[in-house]
Amino acid sequence: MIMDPKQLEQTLVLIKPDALKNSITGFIFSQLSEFHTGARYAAAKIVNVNRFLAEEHYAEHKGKAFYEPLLDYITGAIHYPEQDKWKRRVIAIVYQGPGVLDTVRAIAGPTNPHEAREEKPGCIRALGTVVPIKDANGNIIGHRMDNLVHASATSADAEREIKLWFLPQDIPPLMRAYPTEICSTHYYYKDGRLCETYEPNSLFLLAPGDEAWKTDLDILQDFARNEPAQGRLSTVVAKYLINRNV
Ligand code: FUP
Repeated sequence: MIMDPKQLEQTLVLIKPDALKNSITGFIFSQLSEFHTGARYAAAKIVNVNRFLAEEHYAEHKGKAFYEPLLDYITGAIHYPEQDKWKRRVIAIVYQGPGVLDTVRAIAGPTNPHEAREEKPGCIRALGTVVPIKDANGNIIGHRMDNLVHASATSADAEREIKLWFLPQDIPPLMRAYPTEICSTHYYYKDGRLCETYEPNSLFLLAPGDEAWKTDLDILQDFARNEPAQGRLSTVVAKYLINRNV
């Protein structure tokens, strides 16, 4: 039987470090159960979020007062101090089903946990907290919202985010929503640039025969040929650096 394309609607859910620290992962998973939502888990991974990935995920917020605190939060530095560095994790999930983007945003609730408590008691983010951000003189210049979960806002965001956090092979083939292609060359990454042959201290990305998101291969090819690319090299590279000793 051919799957109805509506079944392939996907969203990226992140269970953030504060949810892990406060041990509310079970609550979040039951809120997301197929029985309640009609949607299902397509992929999941435990990610130690490095700064590279954090910057890519929150690129749209660069320059805002809460940007640096937000990076500290998502990398786990706020909830797990230096001596507990090894506990810094996020659970990244691809969740899939008809209407899943709106369903999960509704279960997550408003971005600001104070508003979530007022407007939607019982939603996940109602259990979060808001922390003032101060400048060097102690003046409040913004707020960091520790809101426990991330859920993609639109289908374009979901595509960008799922491709950022997941390799195709992290997702069962029949549950992949975006085209893939087989790589035909070697790619390495060193000091912010792409190489096609190994150089000392370069990071291996892909080899001939590896399956990759088609859009990523397009970007890599453009960079390799010095042609204008459809996206940033760092966005493609970020997923290959996940959970690696870099
Ligand atoms: P959402 O789509 O609900 O995740 O919200 P946004 O994209 O607007 O914000 C991304 C993240 O930045 C949120 F998880 C919360 C955080 N944030 C702050 O910490 N402070 C702010 O003033 C606004 C957003």
